[in-house]
Amino acid sequence: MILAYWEIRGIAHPIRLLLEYTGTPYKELLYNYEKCSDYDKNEWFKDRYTLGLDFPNLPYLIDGNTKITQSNAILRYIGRKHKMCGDTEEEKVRVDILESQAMDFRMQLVRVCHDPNFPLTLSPQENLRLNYLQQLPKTLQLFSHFLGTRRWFAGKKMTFVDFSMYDILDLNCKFLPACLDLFPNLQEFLTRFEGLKKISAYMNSPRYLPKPVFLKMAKWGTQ
Ligand SMILES: N[C@@H](CCC(=O)N[C@@H](CS)C(=O)NCC(=O)O)C(=O)O
Repeated sequence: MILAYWEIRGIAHPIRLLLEYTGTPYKELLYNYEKCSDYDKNEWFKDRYTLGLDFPNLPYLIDGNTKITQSNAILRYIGRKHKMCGDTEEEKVRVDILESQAMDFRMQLVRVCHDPNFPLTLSPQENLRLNYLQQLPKTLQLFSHFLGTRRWFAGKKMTFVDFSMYDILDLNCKFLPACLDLFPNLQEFLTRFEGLKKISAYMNSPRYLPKPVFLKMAKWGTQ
């Protein structure tokens, strides 16, 4: 399997974590944007239409004749191979909801971090970051309630959406360090995830790529 993405954390992070957790042999192809943001010279822009991808984008996964873009489709593909998409109807529904809900949550942070006015003035109307920070406890409350006393977000068994949830919750902790103080079950979820043998081994390996979170055009997460 080949997983290709920019040489950043970005939306490839949950995919890398899932590949590692499932012990899937894979090679990473890391395109460098920082060195060469010139459209004509960048390796990705050269590759883009030559790989036979239906909808050329990054990340992409190539597994033999199977070529996939869309990060959630990639996660689901790996998840399906390992029966990590939910077993009961209730678990499957929870996975489906969270697959999209986690992406919505991610995109809120992405928008804030790419806002040209970041870190911004004091007017809440103009201030996307302030709005984000004001909304964050409410958003986290919903995820905390959804998780409840479950071990993983779908239930007793881990599913691929736990990898997206780990990533976005961890990113928010980096963005606003005390944000989980009121939500011990979310904190415990992060600790439980990081305590998994395969995950902690990956986190201590040279392959681990926790930052930069975004490409250099972002206003936060580029270091
Ligand atoms: N919805 C897509 C978004 C993909 C996307 O926006 N990729 C960005 C990096 S995060 C990119 O630079 N794609 C390469 C391109 O547009 O050529 C996904 O979840 O995979």
